Amino acid sequence: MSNGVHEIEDAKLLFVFGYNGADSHPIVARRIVRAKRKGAQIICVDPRRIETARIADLHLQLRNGSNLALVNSIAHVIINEGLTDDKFIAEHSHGFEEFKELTKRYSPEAVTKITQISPEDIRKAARLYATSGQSMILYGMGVCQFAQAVNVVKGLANLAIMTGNFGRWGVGIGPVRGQNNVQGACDMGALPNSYPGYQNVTVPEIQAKFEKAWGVPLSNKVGIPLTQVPHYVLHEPEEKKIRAYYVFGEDPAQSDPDLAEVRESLAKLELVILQDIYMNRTGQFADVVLPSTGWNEHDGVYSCCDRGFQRIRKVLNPPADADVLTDWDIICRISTAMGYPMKYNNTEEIWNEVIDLCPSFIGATYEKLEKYGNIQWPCRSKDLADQGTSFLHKDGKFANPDGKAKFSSIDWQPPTELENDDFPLILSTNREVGHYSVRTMTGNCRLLRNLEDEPGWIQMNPELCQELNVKRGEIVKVSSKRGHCLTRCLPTDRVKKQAVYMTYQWWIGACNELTNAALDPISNTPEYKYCACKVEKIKNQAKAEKDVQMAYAQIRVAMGVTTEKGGPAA
Ligand SMILES: Nc1nc2c(c(=O)[nH]1)N[C@H]1C(S)=C(S)[C@@H](COP(=O)(O)OP(=O)(O)OC[C@H]3O[C@@H](n4cnc5c(=O)[nH]c(N)nc54)[C@H](O)[C@@H]3O)O[C@H]1N2
Ligand SMILES: Nc1nc2c(c(=O)[nH]1)N[C@H]1C(S)=C(S)[C@@H](COP(=O)(O)OP(=O)(O)OC[C@H]3O[C@@H](n4cnc5c(=O)[nH]c(N)nc54)[C@H](O)[C@@H]3O)O[C@H]1N2
Ligand SMILES: [Mo]
Repeated sequence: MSNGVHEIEDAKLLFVFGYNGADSHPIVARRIVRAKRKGAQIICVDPRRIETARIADLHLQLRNGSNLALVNSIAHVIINEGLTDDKFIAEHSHGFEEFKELTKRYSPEAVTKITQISPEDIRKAARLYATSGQSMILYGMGVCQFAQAVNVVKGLANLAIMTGNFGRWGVGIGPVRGQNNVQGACDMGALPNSYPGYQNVTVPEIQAKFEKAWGVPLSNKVGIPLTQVPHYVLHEPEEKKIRAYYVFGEDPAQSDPDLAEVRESLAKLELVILQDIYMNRTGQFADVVLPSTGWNEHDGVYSCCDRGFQRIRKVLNPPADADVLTDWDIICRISTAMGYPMKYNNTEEIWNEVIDLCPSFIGATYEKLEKYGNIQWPCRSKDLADQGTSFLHKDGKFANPDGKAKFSSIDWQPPTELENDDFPLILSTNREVGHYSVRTMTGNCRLLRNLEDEPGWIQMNPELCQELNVKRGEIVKVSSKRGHCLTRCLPTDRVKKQAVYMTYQWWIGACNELTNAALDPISNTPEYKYCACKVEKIKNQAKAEKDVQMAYAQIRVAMGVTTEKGGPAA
C-alpha cells in the first residue's frame, strides 16, 4: 500500500474497488465506516451489492471482468472535463500524452455495453474521485484474480497520478492484502525473484552481498512461481521437471485452481513435504509431514499490508505431548542436515540478520518495534527518532530511476473463458466472514463448524433460482469444463442473474474443481474470479445429502480429524 491503513479514516473519498472488507478484513472495514462518519464519500465498484455498497454514495455494479474498461473510462471523463492536476502531471510524471490518446477510445458511451454501467454513473464517479481533494483507492481480489490484473492496478495508478492523489496523508492506493502476514512472506523474499527486501536475485551486486553474508555461492536464476508448479511437474522436459515439492503454510490441493490438475501433479511428484500446523488436503499427498507451532506458540514479526512491522509474542506452550517445533527451528534443522549449518538462538537474531541485509528495513529494530508497536518500511535509520514511513512518494518522488511516475496506456481485454451454450453462467469465487481460506483453522473449530459446514453455498440471483427451480438450502450440482462439485443454493438479490459466487474453503463444495488456471502474465495469479459454469437441479435430494455426508466423513478420516468410527482422532 502507498498509504497506511490508519489513514483510511482521513480520506475525503474512498474508491473501494473489488474489495469486500466487511467479510475479509472486518477491522479495516471499521476504518471505512469511521471515514464515512467523518464525512468521506464512498464509491464502491463491485458486481455484488456488498456491505460497502450499502453505505456507499455510489455503487457501480459493473459486469464481472470489465475492470479496465471502467477505469480507462473514468480517466477519459477526468481528462475531458478538465479535472486533471496539471501541475502534478507536469512535474512528477511522464507518458501522459500517450495515455490521453488511449482514453479517447473509452468514452462512457463506448464502454457502457462492456461494463453495464450507465454513462451518467461513470461521469459521477469520475467527478467525485477527481474533485474531493483527498481521494484514496482501496482494492482487493476483485482486481488481482484475473488474467488481466496487474494492468488494472496500473490503470488505478493512472487515476491517482493524473489527479495528484499520491504522496500526501490520506490519499494513494491501497491493495488491502490478504492474510495477516502475506505482506511479510513477500518482504522476507518468499518470492521466486527476490531476496528479502525486494532485492532482485538477478542483480550481481545483490547476489554478491548475500553470498558474502551467507558464505556460499548463490544462483542468479529466477525460480518457479507456485501457480506454475503443475506445469513444471507435468509438461516440462525431464531436465527441467520439478521432482520434489516442499509445501510450507499452503494447501495447493484446496486453494489452487483446477484441482484435478493439481492432484495429478501432486501424485506424480517423487517427494512431497508438508510443513503445517494442521493436516490439510495436500497432506494426503505428503511423504513427510513436519508439524509446526501456531501463531500463539511462537515469537516473530508480521508485516501488515501497509508495510507495518509488528511483533507477535508466544503466549502458550504447545501441548506437552505434541511433537512440534517452530517453523524456523524446522528450517534450521533441515538446512543443517543438508550440509549448511544454520543456528539461531531466538527470532531477534534472525530479525537482526534480515534488517542488516535490507536497506529499507534496517531501522526496524526489535527495540523500536517494542517502543512504537509498529514500524512501517522504508525505515532507513536505526536512530530512535526514525519511526518509518506511513505514506510513500512524499513530494511526488517515485521509485523509478528518474523519480517520476509513469502512465501506463493499456487496453481492456476480456476474461479468458467466456460463457457459452454448455456453460452459460459466470462463476466467480470469493470469501465469507465465518471461515478462513482452506478452513484448516476454522474447520477445526466446532463452534464455527456448527454455524456453517459442508458443502457450503453458491450465491444465486432469485430469478435464476426460479428458472432452475431450486430453493434455498437445496443441494445443486455445479460444473465447468474441468470438473464438478455439490453445494447448496443460496438465493440473494445482492448478485445479478448472470453470475454465481462460491467461496473456496469447502472440501466438498470445492469451487477450485471448476476454476480456470489461466494466469496473469506478470503476477502469475489465477483467474479465480471468472470462468464459465452451469448449475443443475438434483432430483434425489436425499441421496445428494447422503453423498455429501459420506464424502465429508471420508475426508475427515483421511485428514486424521476423526477415526473410521466417527470419534475424534488421537
Ligand atoms: N473471513 C475471511 N477473511 C479473509 C479470508 C478468508 O478466507 N476468510 N482470506 C484472506 C485472503 S487470503 C485475502 S487475499 C483477502 C481478500 O479479500 P477481498 O479482496 O475482499 O477478496 P474477495 O472476497 O475474494 O473479492 C473481493 C470482491 O471482488 C468482487 N469482484 C468479483 N469480480 C469482480 C470484478 O470483475 N470487478 C470488481 N471490481 N470486483 C469484482 C467480489 O464480488 C468481492 O466482493 O481476504 C482475507 N480475509
Ligand atoms: N477459488 C479461489 N481460490 C483461491 C482464492 C479465491 O479467491 N478463489 N484465493 C487465493 C488466495 S488470495 C490465497 S492467499 C490462497 C490461500 O490459500 P492457502 O495459502 O493454501 O490457505 P491458508 O488457509 O491461508 O493456509 C495454508 C496452510 O497454512 C497453514 N498454517 C497456518 N499457520 C501456519 C504456521 O504458522 N506455520 C505453518 N507451517 N503453517 C501454517 C494452515 O493450516 C493451512 O493448511 O487461496 C487462493 N485460492
Ligand atoms: Mo490471499
